[in-house]
Amino acid sequence: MKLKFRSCSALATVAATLISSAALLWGTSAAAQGTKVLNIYNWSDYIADDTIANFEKETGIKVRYDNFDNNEIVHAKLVAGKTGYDIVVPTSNWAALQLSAGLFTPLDRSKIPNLKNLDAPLMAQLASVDPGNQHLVPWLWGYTTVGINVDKVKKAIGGELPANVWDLIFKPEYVSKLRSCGVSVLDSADEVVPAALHYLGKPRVSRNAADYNAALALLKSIRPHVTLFSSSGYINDMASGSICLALGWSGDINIARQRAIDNKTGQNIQALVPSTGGLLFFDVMAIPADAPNVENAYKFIDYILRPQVNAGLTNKVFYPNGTYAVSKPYINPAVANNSSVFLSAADMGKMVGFADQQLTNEIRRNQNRVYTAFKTGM
Ligand code: SPD
Repeated sequence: MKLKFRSCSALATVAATLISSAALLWGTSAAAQGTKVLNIYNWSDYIADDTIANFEKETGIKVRYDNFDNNEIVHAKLVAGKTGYDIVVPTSNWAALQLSAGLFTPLDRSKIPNLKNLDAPLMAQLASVDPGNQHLVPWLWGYTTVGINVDKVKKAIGGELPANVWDLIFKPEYVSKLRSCGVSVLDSADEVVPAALHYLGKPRVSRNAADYNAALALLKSIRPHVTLFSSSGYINDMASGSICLALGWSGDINIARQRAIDNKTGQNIQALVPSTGGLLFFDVMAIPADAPNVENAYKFIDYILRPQVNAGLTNKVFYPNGTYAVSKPYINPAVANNSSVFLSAADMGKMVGFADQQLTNEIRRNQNRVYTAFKTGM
């Protein structure tokens, strides 16, 4: 009996050795032949259900797709290096910081023929942070704003919405009445602090230390009424009715609206377009300087820029893409006619961009100081 056990175990050891040698050999030859792997790091809730599966089927490339929900975490990984990612999707103002630190590889444009599909005005804007559009390719864009459960909010405040809908979050008179139905804010210094600065009439990326003290005073005044810090879970919480007010992103709030409809939760969710403007953002694909599978990254970027694939993103997550002129025919009418997704010229004119307000490490320190004090209530 003992002998039999021994020989089984020896057999298992031999089998394990053979398997691991085979894996090693396969790994070496895969590396030599060009790998069939692609590692992507993108925001959560930011892709269509079939985007990755169709790419894998078409190319035979296996995609590892990881999610994050704030710029701070991508930045920390990129600065540390050796992320293992072939494509990352930071917001353009953070990408500018990363570009100046040499963290991205310049694109070989001959390998991405669909770059021709990108909207020229958008690319001209992006050129202000990426001269010559050499590194960054738009994923999707949107704006930071206020999302509400229309019926619950009107009931709680006892009437119509204020003319400036940012008041719902930043005026204690309103937000105090909404605490009981749930108030969520994005869980990131670079989302909350610029929104507070904008509400105070200051530049969203202020260079003035006194502005940050004013933002902190404002945030402290609303802290007792904030019930949740969330940059992804708030979508389901809005859809299910467990929060009624969110400082969030335009597309996410529309995803919540759609989920409420699909799941028949009875919640009427709306992304509001502030009369004083929401905070525009552009999220962009970039290839880290030490990416292991650059050729596969080019294939994926080119695939994403196909009109139908790009429209598929917009249809699923309610953010406009960078190829509007060519992908418009594939955008569902319900999405194309949603005025909180595709803004009117008048609403677009009110939106607040980055202008030339570059993010710096000094500004990040100020944002973090204010945000930590806000979140911890210290
Ligand atoms: N669920 C995906 C949301 C993407 C938001 N990116 C916005 C960053 C703004 N600074």
